[in-house]
Amino acid sequence: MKTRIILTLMTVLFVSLGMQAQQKKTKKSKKLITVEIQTSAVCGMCKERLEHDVAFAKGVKFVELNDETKVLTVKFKEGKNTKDGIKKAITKVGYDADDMIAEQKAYDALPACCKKDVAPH
Ligand SMILES: [Cu+2]
Repeated sequence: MKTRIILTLMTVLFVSLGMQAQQKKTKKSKKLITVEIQTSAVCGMCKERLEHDVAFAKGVKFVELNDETKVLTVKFKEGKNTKDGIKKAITKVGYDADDMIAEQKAYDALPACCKKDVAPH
């Protein structure tokens, strides 16, 4: 009888320990990394385009372009992407990302008002 109680208690203990470990694991994999990247965005259309397109990059959960500074804030899941990966995604939309230069083909496809060498209006 005593053995049974001890066994039951041990089972409960192990199950709850296992659940705790699992919860920790889920929490860890949900960790978001925040990066801020200077872009060559010009206008509101750039903002929409960047926020929309970069949102599809791997692991990305949040994208917001600062209207004043044109700095793009991106939050992505740890392990799913890297800052360089996000920068690359930005250059593929046609914009510079920090020291990375916009992909020429994507840049050429931008409307004239969204090109970095055109004065803001
Ligand atoms: Cu624009």
